[in-house]
Amino acid sequence: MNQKISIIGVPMDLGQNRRGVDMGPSAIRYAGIIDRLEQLKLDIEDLGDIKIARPAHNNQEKVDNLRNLKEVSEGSSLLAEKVDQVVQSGAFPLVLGGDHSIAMGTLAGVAKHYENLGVIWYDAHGDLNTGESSPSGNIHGMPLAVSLGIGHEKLTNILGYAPKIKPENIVIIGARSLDEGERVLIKEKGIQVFTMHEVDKMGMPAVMEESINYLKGRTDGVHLSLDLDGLDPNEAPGVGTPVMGGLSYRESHLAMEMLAQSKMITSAEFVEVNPILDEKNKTANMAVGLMGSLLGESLL
Ligand code: HAR
Ligand code: MN
Ligand code: MN
Ligand code: MN
Repeated sequence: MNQKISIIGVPMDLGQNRRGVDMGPSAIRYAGIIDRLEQLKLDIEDLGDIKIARPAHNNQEKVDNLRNLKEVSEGSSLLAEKVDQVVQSGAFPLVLGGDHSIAMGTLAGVAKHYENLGVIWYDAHGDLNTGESSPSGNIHGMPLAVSLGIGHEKLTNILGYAPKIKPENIVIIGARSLDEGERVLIKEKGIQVFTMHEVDKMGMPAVMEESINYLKGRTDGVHLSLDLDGLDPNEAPGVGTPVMGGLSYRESHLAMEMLAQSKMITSAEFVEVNPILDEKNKTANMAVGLMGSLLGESLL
Protein backbone atom coordinates (compact mmCIF):
# COMPACT_ATOMS: atom_id res chain seq x y z
CA MET A 1 0.00 0.00 0.00
CA ASN A 2 1.24 3.50 -0.80
CA GLN A 3 2.03 5.87 2.03
CA LYS A 4 -0.90 8.15 2.68
CA ILE A 5 -0.14 11.85 3.10
CA SER A 6 -2.82 13.99 4.76
CA ILE A 7 -2.51 17.69 4.04
CA ILE A 8 -3.86 20.14 6.63
CA GLY A 9 -3.92 23.90 5.99
CA VAL A 10 -3.74 26.33 8.91
CA PRO A 11 -4.63 29.92 7.91
CA MET A 12 -3.15 31.38 11.11
CA ASP A 13 -1.66 34.89 11.21
CA LEU A 14 -2.33 35.78 14.85
CA GLY A 15 1.00 34.54 16.20
CA GLN A 16 2.70 37.66 14.85
CA ASN A 17 1.65 41.06 13.51
CA ARG A 18 2.06 41.06 9.75
CA ARG A 19 -1.12 40.09 7.94
CA GLY A 20 -1.07 37.80 4.91
CA VAL A 21 0.57 34.65 6.27
CA ASP A 22 -2.96 33.29 6.76
CA MET A 23 -2.99 32.97 2.96
CA GLY A 24 0.02 30.64 3.07
CA PRO A 25 -1.98 27.42 2.63
CA SER A 26 -3.77 28.86 -0.45
CA ALA A 27 -0.47 30.02 -1.96
CA ILE A 28 1.09 26.58 -1.44
CA ARG A 29 -1.91 24.81 -2.97
CA TYR A 30 -1.83 27.30 -5.88
CA ALA A 31 1.85 26.45 -6.35
CA GLY A 32 0.77 22.88 -7.11
CA ILE A 33 1.49 20.84 -4.02
CA ILE A 34 -1.19 18.22 -4.76
CA ASP A 35 -0.11 17.50 -8.35
CA ARG A 36 3.54 17.50 -7.35
CA LEU A 37 3.07 14.89 -4.64
CA GLU A 38 0.64 12.78 -6.67
CA GLN A 39 3.48 12.16 -9.11
CA LEU A 40 5.42 10.43 -6.32
CA LYS A 41 3.20 7.34 -6.04
CA LEU A 42 1.85 8.72 -2.79
CA ASP A 43 -1.79 8.62 -1.75
CA ILE A 44 -2.62 12.31 -1.19
CA GLU A 45 -5.61 13.50 0.79
CA ASP A 46 -6.30 17.22 1.31
CA LEU A 47 -8.25 17.71 4.53
CA GLY A 48 -8.75 21.43 3.84
CA ASP A 49 -8.13 24.17 6.37
CA ILE A 50 -8.53 24.40 10.14
CA LYS A 51 -10.99 27.13 11.14
CA ILE A 52 -9.08 30.07 12.63
CA ALA A 53 -10.78 32.99 14.39
CA ARG A 54 -10.72 36.46 12.80
CA PRO A 55 -10.79 38.64 15.91
CA ALA A 56 -12.37 42.08 15.64
CA HIS A 57 -9.73 43.54 17.94
CA ASN A 58 -7.22 43.14 15.10
CA ASN A 59 -4.25 41.86 17.06
CA GLN A 60 -4.04 44.49 19.73
CA GLU A 61 -4.79 42.30 22.69
CA LYS A 62 -1.94 40.96 24.79
CA VAL A 63 -2.19 38.85 27.95
CA ASP A 64 1.10 38.46 29.84
CA ASN A 65 2.96 39.72 26.73
CA LEU A 66 1.23 37.08 24.60
CA ARG A 67 -0.51 38.57 21.56
CA ASN A 68 -3.84 36.92 20.72
CA LEU A 69 -3.31 34.22 23.34
CA LYS A 70 -6.90 32.96 23.25
CA GLU A 71 -7.21 32.67 19.45
CA VAL A 72 -3.75 31.16 18.97
CA SER A 73 -4.35 28.62 21.72
CA GLU A 74 -7.77 27.65 20.33
CA GLY A 75 -6.50 27.38 16.75
CA SER A 76 -3.59 25.20 17.83
CA SER A 77 -5.92 22.97 19.84
CA LEU A 78 -8.13 22.36 16.79
CA LEU A 79 -5.05 21.59 14.72
CA ALA A 80 -3.73 19.24 17.43
CA GLU A 81 -6.96 17.22 17.38
CA LYS A 82 -6.86 16.91 13.60
CA VAL A 83 -3.18 15.90 13.55
CA ASP A 84 -3.83 13.38 16.32
CA GLN A 85 -6.54 11.72 14.16
CA VAL A 86 -4.28 11.67 11.10
CA VAL A 87 -1.40 9.99 12.96
CA GLN A 88 -3.86 7.57 14.56
CA SER A 89 -5.09 6.59 11.07
CA GLY A 90 -1.54 5.72 10.01
CA ALA A 91 -1.14 8.63 7.57
CA PHE A 92 1.70 11.17 7.41
CA PRO A 93 0.54 14.65 8.46
CA LEU A 94 1.78 17.44 6.18
CA VAL A 95 0.79 20.77 7.75
CA LEU A 96 0.78 24.02 5.76
CA GLY A 97 1.10 27.34 7.64
CA GLY A 98 0.30 29.86 8.68
CA ASP A 99 2.74 31.42 11.11
CA HIS A 100 5.01 29.22 13.20
CA SER A 101 2.80 29.34 16.31
CA ILE A 102 0.90 26.42 14.74
CA ALA A 103 3.83 24.09 15.54
CA MET A 104 2.51 23.92 19.11
CA GLY A 105 -0.63 22.26 17.76
CA THR A 106 1.14 19.99 15.29
CA LEU A 107 3.56 18.76 17.95
CA ALA A 108 0.76 18.26 20.47
CA GLY A 109 -1.04 16.00 17.97
CA VAL A 110 2.07 14.07 16.89
CA ALA A 111 4.10 13.67 20.08
CA LYS A 112 1.49 11.71 22.02
CA HIS A 113 2.08 8.84 19.59
CA TYR A 114 5.82 8.59 20.33
CA GLU A 115 7.98 7.91 23.38
CA ASN A 116 10.79 10.03 22.00
CA LEU A 117 9.70 12.26 19.15
CA GLY A 118 12.64 13.98 17.46
CA VAL A 119 12.27 17.48 16.01
CA ILE A 120 14.29 19.19 13.30
CA TRP A 121 13.68 22.93 13.59
CA TYR A 122 14.82 24.48 10.29
CA ASP A 123 14.64 28.22 10.97
CA ALA A 124 16.52 31.53 11.19
CA HIS A 125 15.09 31.76 14.72
CA GLY A 126 15.09 29.54 17.80
CA ASP A 127 11.41 30.09 18.65
CA LEU A 128 12.40 29.45 22.26
CA ASN A 129 10.94 32.59 23.82
CA THR A 130 8.38 32.87 26.60
CA GLY A 131 6.11 35.81 27.42
CA GLU A 132 8.86 36.93 29.82
CA SER A 133 11.79 36.72 27.38
CA SER A 134 10.03 37.73 24.14
CA PRO A 135 10.96 41.13 22.70
CA SER A 136 7.74 41.18 20.63
CA GLY A 137 4.99 39.27 22.43
CA ASN A 138 4.53 37.31 19.20
CA ILE A 139 3.69 33.68 19.90
CA HIS A 140 5.33 32.49 16.65
CA GLY A 141 8.63 33.15 18.44
CA MET A 142 7.69 30.68 21.22
CA PRO A 143 6.45 27.29 19.92
CA LEU A 144 9.63 25.31 20.57
CA ALA A 145 9.79 26.49 24.20
CA VAL A 146 6.07 25.76 24.59
CA SER A 147 6.58 22.21 23.27
CA LEU A 148 9.27 21.73 25.93
CA GLY A 149 6.62 22.65 28.49
CA ILE A 150 8.01 26.16 29.06
CA GLY A 151 5.54 29.04 28.85
CA HIS A 152 1.92 29.92 29.50
CA GLU A 153 -0.24 27.01 30.62
CA LYS A 154 -2.87 27.79 27.92
CA LEU A 155 -0.16 26.94 25.39
CA THR A 156 1.91 24.24 27.08
CA ASN A 157 -1.19 22.23 28.02
CA ILE A 158 -2.70 21.82 24.52
CA LEU A 159 -4.35 18.35 24.35
CA GLY A 160 -3.95 18.14 28.12
CA TYR A 161 -0.35 16.96 28.45
CA ALA A 162 3.11 18.49 28.77
CA PRO A 163 5.88 18.47 27.78
CA LYS A 164 5.51 17.30 24.19
CA ILE A 165 9.19 16.80 23.48
CA LYS A 166 12.54 16.50 25.26
CA PRO A 167 15.39 18.97 24.76
CA GLU A 168 17.85 16.23 23.83
CA ASN A 169 15.63 15.17 20.90
CA ILE A 170 15.80 18.56 19.14
CA VAL A 171 18.13 19.78 16.38
CA ILE A 172 17.92 23.40 15.24
CA ILE A 173 19.38 24.17 11.79
CA GLY A 174 20.00 27.58 10.20
CA ALA A 175 19.72 29.78 13.30
CA ARG A 176 21.10 33.31 12.97
CA SER A 177 18.76 35.43 15.08
CA LEU A 178 18.59 34.29 18.70
CA ASP A 179 17.40 36.44 21.60
CA GLU A 180 19.26 36.48 24.92
CA GLY A 181 16.69 34.33 26.74
CA GLU A 182 16.82 31.79 23.90
CA ARG A 183 20.62 31.49 24.15
CA VAL A 184 20.33 30.85 27.88
CA LEU A 185 17.71 28.13 27.32
CA ILE A 186 19.79 26.46 24.60
CA LYS A 187 22.80 26.24 26.96
CA GLU A 188 20.76 25.25 29.99
CA LYS A 189 18.92 22.45 28.15
CA GLY A 190 21.85 21.35 25.97
CA ILE A 191 19.88 21.75 22.74
CA GLN A 192 21.77 20.83 19.53
CA VAL A 193 22.05 23.88 17.27
CA PHE A 194 23.72 24.20 13.89
CA THR A 195 23.80 27.97 13.41
CA MET A 196 24.66 29.50 10.04
CA HIS A 197 28.22 29.70 11.36
CA GLU A 198 28.36 25.90 11.61
CA VAL A 199 26.61 25.42 8.26
CA ASP A 200 29.18 27.69 6.61
CA LYS A 201 32.09 25.98 8.33
CA MET A 202 31.02 22.33 8.03
CA GLY A 203 28.88 22.43 4.91
CA MET A 204 25.30 21.19 4.69
CA PRO A 205 26.20 17.54 3.95
CA ALA A 206 28.08 17.22 7.27
CA VAL A 207 25.40 19.15 9.19
CA MET A 208 22.68 16.82 7.92
CA GLU A 209 24.76 13.69 8.45
CA GLU A 210 25.45 14.68 12.06
CA SER A 211 21.82 15.65 12.65
CA ILE A 212 20.51 12.37 11.24
CA ASN A 213 23.01 10.26 13.19
CA TYR A 214 22.28 12.19 16.37
CA LEU A 215 18.50 11.66 16.10
CA LYS A 216 18.68 8.10 14.77
CA GLY A 217 19.83 6.54 18.03
CA ARG A 218 17.51 8.37 20.37
CA THR A 219 14.15 8.90 18.65
CA ASP A 220 11.24 6.73 17.46
CA GLY A 221 9.91 9.30 14.97
CA VAL A 222 11.06 12.71 13.71
CA HIS A 223 9.00 15.80 12.93
CA LEU A 224 10.37 18.39 10.48
CA SER A 225 9.29 21.95 11.27
CA LEU A 226 10.49 24.07 8.38
CA ASP A 227 10.17 27.84 8.64
CA LEU A 228 10.71 29.38 5.20
CA ASP A 229 12.66 32.23 6.83
CA GLY A 230 15.41 29.66 7.41
CA LEU A 231 16.16 30.19 3.74
CA ASP A 232 17.87 33.32 2.50
CA PRO A 233 15.41 36.18 1.90
CA ASN A 234 16.88 36.73 -1.58
CA GLU A 235 15.53 33.32 -2.52
CA ALA A 236 12.50 33.15 -0.21
CA PRO A 237 11.30 36.77 0.15
CA GLY A 238 7.71 35.97 1.15
CA VAL A 239 8.23 35.79 4.92
CA GLY A 240 7.33 38.18 7.74
CA THR A 241 10.63 38.19 9.63
CA PRO A 242 13.45 37.88 7.04
CA VAL A 243 17.06 37.60 8.26
CA MET A 244 20.01 38.04 5.89
CA GLY A 245 22.58 35.32 5.34
CA GLY A 246 20.30 32.30 5.22
CA LEU A 247 20.30 28.82 3.76
CA SER A 248 20.21 28.52 -0.02
CA TYR A 249 17.65 26.71 -2.14
CA ARG A 250 20.29 24.14 -3.09
CA GLU A 251 21.43 23.55 0.50
CA SER A 252 17.81 23.13 1.53
CA HIS A 253 17.08 20.71 -1.29
CA LEU A 254 20.09 18.66 -0.28
CA ALA A 255 18.90 18.69 3.33
CA MET A 256 15.43 17.46 2.27
CA GLU A 257 16.95 14.76 0.03
CA MET A 258 19.16 13.49 2.83
CA LEU A 259 16.12 13.36 5.12
CA ALA A 260 14.22 11.43 2.43
CA GLN A 261 17.09 8.94 2.18
CA SER A 262 17.19 8.56 5.96
CA LYS A 263 13.49 7.55 5.94
CA MET A 264 13.25 8.96 9.47
CA ILE A 265 10.73 11.79 8.98
CA THR A 266 7.24 10.85 10.21
CA SER A 267 5.48 14.26 10.00
CA ALA A 268 6.25 17.73 8.63
CA GLU A 269 5.08 21.31 8.50
CA PHE A 270 6.06 24.22 6.25
CA VAL A 271 5.32 27.61 7.77
CA GLU A 272 5.59 31.39 7.45
CA VAL A 273 4.81 31.61 3.70
CA ASN A 274 3.30 35.08 3.25
CA PRO A 275 2.11 35.62 -0.35
CA ILE A 276 1.45 39.33 0.29
CA LEU A 277 5.15 39.91 0.92
CA ASP A 278 6.26 37.48 -1.80
CA GLU A 279 7.39 37.96 -5.42
CA LYS A 280 5.12 36.00 -7.80
CA ASN A 281 4.58 33.19 -5.32
CA LYS A 282 8.29 32.37 -5.30
CA THR A 283 8.34 31.31 -1.65
CA ALA A 284 5.32 29.00 -1.97
CA ASN A 285 6.94 27.45 -5.06
CA MET A 286 10.09 26.95 -3.06
CA ALA A 287 8.10 25.28 -0.28
CA VAL A 288 6.48 22.92 -2.80
CA GLY A 289 9.88 22.00 -4.24
CA LEU A 290 11.21 21.24 -0.78
CA MET A 291 8.18 19.11 0.07
CA GLY A 292 8.73 17.13 -3.12
CA SER A 293 12.33 16.45 -2.16
CA LEU A 294 11.43 15.57 1.42
CA LEU A 295 8.83 13.07 0.22
CA GLY A 296 11.17 11.28 -2.12
CA GLU A 297 11.28 13.00 -5.50
CA SER A 298 15.03 12.48 -5.77
CA LEU A 299 14.76 8.79 -4.89
CA LEU A 300 12.73 7.88 -7.97
N1 HAR B 1 12.80 36.08 18.20
C1 HAR B 1 11.90 37.09 17.77
C2 HAR B 1 10.65 37.12 18.64
O1 HAR B 1 10.49 36.33 19.51
C3 HAR B 1 11.50 36.88 16.31
C4 HAR B 1 10.75 35.61 16.10
C5 HAR B 1 10.40 35.44 14.68
N2 HAR B 1 9.87 34.15 14.55
C6 HAR B 1 9.54 33.55 13.45
N3 HAR B 1 9.54 32.27 13.61
N4 HAR B 1 9.42 34.05 12.35
O2 HAR B 1 10.76 31.70 13.56
O3 HAR B 1 9.82 37.96 18.45
MN1 MN C 1 10.00 29.92 13.24
MN1 MN D 1 5.58 11.57 23.54
MN1 MN E 1 11.80 32.08 11.75
